[in-house]
Amino acid sequence: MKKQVVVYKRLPQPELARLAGWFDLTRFDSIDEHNRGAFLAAIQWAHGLIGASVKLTNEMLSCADRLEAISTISVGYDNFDVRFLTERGIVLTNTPGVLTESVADAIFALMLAVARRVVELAEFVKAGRWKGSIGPSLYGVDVHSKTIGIIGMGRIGLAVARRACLGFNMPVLYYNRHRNAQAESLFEARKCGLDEVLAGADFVCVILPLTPETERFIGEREFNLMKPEAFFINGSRGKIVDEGALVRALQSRRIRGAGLDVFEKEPLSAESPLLTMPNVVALPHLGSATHETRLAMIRCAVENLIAVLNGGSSENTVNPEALDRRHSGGSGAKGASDKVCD
Ligand code: 8YV
Repeated sequence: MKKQVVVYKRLPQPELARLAGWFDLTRFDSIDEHNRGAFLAAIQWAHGLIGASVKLTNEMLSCADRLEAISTISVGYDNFDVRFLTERGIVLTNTPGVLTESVADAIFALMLAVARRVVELAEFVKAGRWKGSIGPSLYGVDVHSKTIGIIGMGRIGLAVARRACLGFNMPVLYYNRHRNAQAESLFEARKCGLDEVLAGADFVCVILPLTPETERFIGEREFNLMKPEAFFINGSRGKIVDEGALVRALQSRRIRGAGLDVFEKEPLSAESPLLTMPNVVALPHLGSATHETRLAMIRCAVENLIAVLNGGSSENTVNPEALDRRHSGGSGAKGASDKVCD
């Protein structure tokens, strides 16, 4: 009897076929108000889930008594309550590593775009307003040799530091809970306190996971510490920033500009004040969105799920203790009377 797997993101045929060779699939290309009921019903019978960009709440999963594994096609796992999953013996896997370089490229794209006014001046040309050699009113500022401040020196932060040091001759400051010896030895990165990074950097790049500790980690106090000629770059999660404080800092010219790939609420509303300012470049969460990388992420997630549902383990397991819970039979309150499951 094949295990039941719910696929909640459109996958290429070869990867679907790989999954179908092992499991019975219930497929959803995406989840919306029209199929949400069917999705919730399918979850209740699933042994495994694979997909992305859907917040799977504890309530949604409370009736999934057979659920053994969730394979998210993402490196971030803020769409899940990991403690809840672990208590129920549900293994969560993600796709770190495969997207590191693409996201680091996107962060540099944001830095270059906002500093050199690429979007604004491309529109200027497209509008037929280029009538001669551009003057100082249209100049941007240099990126090379400026100081970058990286908040979060994980895999992606290290890739950004490499680009900064080796590619753009930029001094690297970083704030991180732990020292990153590689960043320091390879890219001359200097570990600092948060305030020192904010005050010393010409480009402040936030590359943190979204957790209860990092929610609204950057707000008015932090923006007030930044140099007025500095740029704020966010390529991680929008909720790490107090977006209202960011708007105010930009509108008051407290900081020079912002390059943003993520937002408190996504998709970003067309009415957002962030879209009214020429010193803001806003992108649609495209960090890992290249053909090559998204396919690599999907393939990684597929193999993660196959490994775990076949009784093995994956190196990309977020909560390995969930396996212990399941094997010890101590997983959470399955069949708990307080559930309301039809
Ligand atoms: C995408 C991401 O949002 O991996 C992440 O955590 O934020 C991006 O890669 C995700 O992959 C969903 O498609």
